[in-house]
Amino acid sequence: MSKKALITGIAGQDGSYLAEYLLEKNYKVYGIVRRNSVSEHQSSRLDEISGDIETRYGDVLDISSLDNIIKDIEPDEVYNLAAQSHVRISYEIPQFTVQTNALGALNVFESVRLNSPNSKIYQASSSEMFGDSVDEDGMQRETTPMRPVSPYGCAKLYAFNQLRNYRFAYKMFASNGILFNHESPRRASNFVTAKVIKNAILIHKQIKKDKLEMGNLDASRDWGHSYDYVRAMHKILNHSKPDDFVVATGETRTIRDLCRIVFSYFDLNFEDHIKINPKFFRPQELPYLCGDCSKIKKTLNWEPIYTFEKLVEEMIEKTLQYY
Ligand code: G4F
Repeated sequence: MSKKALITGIAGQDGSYLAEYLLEKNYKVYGIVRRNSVSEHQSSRLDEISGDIETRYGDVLDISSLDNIIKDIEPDEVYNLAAQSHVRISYEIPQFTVQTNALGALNVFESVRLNSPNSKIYQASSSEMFGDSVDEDGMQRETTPMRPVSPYGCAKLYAFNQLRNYRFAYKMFASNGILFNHESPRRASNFVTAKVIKNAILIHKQIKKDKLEMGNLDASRDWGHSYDYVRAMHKILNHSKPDDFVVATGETRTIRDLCRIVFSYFDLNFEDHIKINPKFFRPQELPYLCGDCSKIKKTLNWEPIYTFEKLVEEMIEKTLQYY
């Protein structure tokens, strides 16, 4: 009999890749989508698989919807990917971010405990939880102290610790993936990779005449591909025991490097086309991320397939199809 997976946040970048991946593995895939008053564009990332998955209306902030869905499905695996996922926006709407990313996660864990305690839970934890903390060798790993520097990071750290509490207090199979930045052609254009790529294309095609306004170019990020990271999520929940794993590539690049690489694809010098606007800075910046993924490589035999260059090339090529 096929396994049943329930994904909160199924309409997002990771949710859509995960749904496709689990369908390939012969899972019955269920997803929770929020009911908006207008249905257009709510689930465009799911268009190609909409006939193969079952979506239910609900929200991680609406406990009765979670209880009804989880009681009815009794999933083998629950992936909690629902979140307000933009770090700068978390400064503008801190309470909503904390409600969704911290209390919303708690609602999912508690609903599983009460309605389907044998379901395994995956929590989408984030490298943003490390904040300004880096080990002496310049990397972050499972043992690195966590000192978040944003409302988003604080909320994710709450959910990370709360999930561990469910693991130890109730002996539930509850695991965290500590995912570093991960991108894809499905990334929304208010995140830096997709923003730079979209605007470099517009400038190259002379559709955009003014300069691209950016924030802090000195920050450094460890970028992987969402497809590789959803493979890691599945491995984490299919390990022999619940645990926490860093998922990263071990390579870091500055936003300036990213701009140089993307603009040079079009034979453009990024410095001619970018200007700094303080509007895109955060009140406190997380300056540097570089993840040590040796634990998941060794324990679960996970390796990223995509290189950074292949990721950027795929994002550029897919985005070009829209213009
Ligand atoms: O692409 P970003 O907005 O991603 P950020 O803040 O690192 O968060 C992402 O990764 C986290 C994992 O570490 C996830 F948990 C989170 O959900 C999200 O997926 O910004 C990346 C960097 C930042 O340092 C930012 O200050 O790019 C810098 N940046 C510079 N100019 C900009 C811009 N970021 C954005 N979004 N827009 C700019 O114009």
